Amino acid sequence: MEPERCCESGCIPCERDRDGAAPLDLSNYIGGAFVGHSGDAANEHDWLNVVEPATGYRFARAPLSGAGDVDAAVAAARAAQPAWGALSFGQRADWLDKIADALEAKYDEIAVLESRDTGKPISLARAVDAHRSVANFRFFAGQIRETHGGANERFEMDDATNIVVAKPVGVAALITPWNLPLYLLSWKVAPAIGMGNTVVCKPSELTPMTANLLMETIHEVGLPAGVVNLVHGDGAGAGGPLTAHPDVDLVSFTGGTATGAKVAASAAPQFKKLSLELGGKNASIIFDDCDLDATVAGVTRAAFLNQGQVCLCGSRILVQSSIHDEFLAKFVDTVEAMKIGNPSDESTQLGALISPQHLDKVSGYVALAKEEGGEVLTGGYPCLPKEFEHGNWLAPTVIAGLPHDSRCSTEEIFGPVVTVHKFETEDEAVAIANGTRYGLAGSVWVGDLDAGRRVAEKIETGMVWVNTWLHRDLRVPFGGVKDSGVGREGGRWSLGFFSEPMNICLKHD
Ligand code: TXE
Repeated sequence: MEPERCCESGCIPCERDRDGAAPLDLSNYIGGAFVGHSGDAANEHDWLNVVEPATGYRFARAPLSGAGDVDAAVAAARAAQPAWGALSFGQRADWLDKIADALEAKYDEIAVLESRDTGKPISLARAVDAHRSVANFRFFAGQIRETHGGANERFEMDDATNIVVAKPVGVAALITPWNLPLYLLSWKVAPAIGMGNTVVCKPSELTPMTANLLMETIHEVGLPAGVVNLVHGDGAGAGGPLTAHPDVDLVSFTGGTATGAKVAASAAPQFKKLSLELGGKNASIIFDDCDLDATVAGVTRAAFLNQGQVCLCGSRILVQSSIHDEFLAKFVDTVEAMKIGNPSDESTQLGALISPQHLDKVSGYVALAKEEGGEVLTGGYPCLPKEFEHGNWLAPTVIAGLPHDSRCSTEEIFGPVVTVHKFETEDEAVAIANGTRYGLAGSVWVGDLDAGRRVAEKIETGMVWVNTWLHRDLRVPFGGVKDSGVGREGGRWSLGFFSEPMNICLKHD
C-alpha cells in the first residue's frame, strides 16, 4: 500500500496558534524560584515552540536556555546539597511521599497535559504516564525508607566489623526524552533526591509541559530550594553544557543512541557516574505452541503502544514458520481494527507521532523497506477530520518479506512500524533476535515455559518478557546491553547508581 497524505492541501504539518491565542510561556526553575532565562525574552528566536503533535497548533513556549542558565542551576543544586544530604533516609522518603500525594491530586491534569504535549491517547496518558509518575515517587519512598537507602550491609571479620554506608554522589544531571516525559523524569528524580543528591533536570525540548507541572508541584509542597532545579532548552544549548559541567557529579540520560554517545564522551573525562538508557530494536519471538489469540493481542500491544515510540517496543516480530501465515492474517486484522485519531477521545488507541521531523524519519523507513524488498501489508497516512490535517499521523504499519538483516529490520525506527520474519528453529530465532547493534528488551511467546526461559537467556538484552510485555515490577533492574546503553536503574540498582557506597572498617578491641 502506497502511503499517501489525505490532507486536502497535501501540506506538511506547520506551527500555528489556535485562534490567535497567545502561547503559555514557561520558565526555568532554579533555587526554588521560577526564573526567566538568560536569552532575550522579547526575541522569538530565544524561545522553543511547544506544538500539539495531533494538530500542529503551538500552545506554549519554553525558554531556549544556555550555558549561563545551566551554571545558575548547577550552583543552586550545589549550594543545597549539604543540608539535603544530611537529612535521614526517612526524612527524604517523607518528602517523596509528599510529592507523590500532591502529584496524585493532579492525576487528570498530568494525563491531559501529557496527551496534548506528546499526541498520545488520553487513556494511555492516564493509565501509564500519570499512574507511573505518581508510583515512581511512592515506590522509591517506600524502598528508601525500608532499606535505609540500601546501606544496611555488614561484613564481619574475626577482629573487625565492616559497615557499608550509602553516601550521596552530589549534583546529578537528569536528561529525559519526549516519549514518556514525566514517567521517565520521575523515575530519575525520585531515587536521585531520595539518596541525598540534588538535581538539575533537562527535559526534552519537544515535551516540557509536565516537567513544568512537576516543578509547580515541588514548589507547592515546599521542598527546600535548590534540591530540584530545571533548565529548559535543546541539546546543544542546555544538555551539552549540563553534562560537561565540572560541578556535575553524575549523569542519568535516556534518549537516542547517537546522543548517548555524545553524553558519554562529555562525561567521561571528568569520571562522572553515568547511566545511559538508549534505543532498542526488540524482537517478539513467537513459537508454534503459543496461545495464538493471546499472542496476537500481546504482540500488537508491544508493537504499537505509544505509536511504537517506546524503547521497549517489539518492532521485529519473528514467527515460527508453521504458524506464520495464520499469525500474520490475525495480526493484520487486529492492527487494522485499531482506532487512530483524536488523542482526547477515550476510545482512541493510537495518537500522533511526536514531530513532523520524526514522521519524516519513520515514513522514510517505510519507503526504504520497499527498496529493500519488503511488502507493506497495512499502513499509510490515515484519513482524519480536518482538525488534524496538520498533525503527524501514520497508521500502524506492518511490513513482511524483508531480509532479517536489512536496515529496516535492524535499525531503530521508533514509530508505528513493525517487520515480520519467519524462522524454523529456536537457534535461528535467537540468531535473528541477536542480529542488531541493540540489546534492550524482547519477548517470547510460547506454550512451554521452560523453553521460554531457555530462549530468553540466549537473547543479548537487559530484559525479556515471556508471554507478556511491559509487565513492570519496579524492583527489578532496567537497562540494556550493546548500543542500548550502560548501567541499570530500577529498585536497588537505582539506589546504588544514585549513591556512593563507602566502607567503614571498625577494628574491635
Ligand atoms: O532524542 P535525543 P531525539 C531515539 C529514537 C529517536 C532518536 C532521536 O530513535 O528517533 O532517539 O530522538 C537531549 N547533550 N529515542 O532526537 O536527541 C535532548 O534535548 C546532552 C529513543 O528526540 O536523544 C533531550 O532532552 N543532552 C529514546 C534528550 O537528550 C542532549 C527516546 C533526548 O534527545 C544532547 C527518545 C547533548 N549533546 C528517542 N543532545 C528512548 N531510549 O526511549 C540532545 N540532548
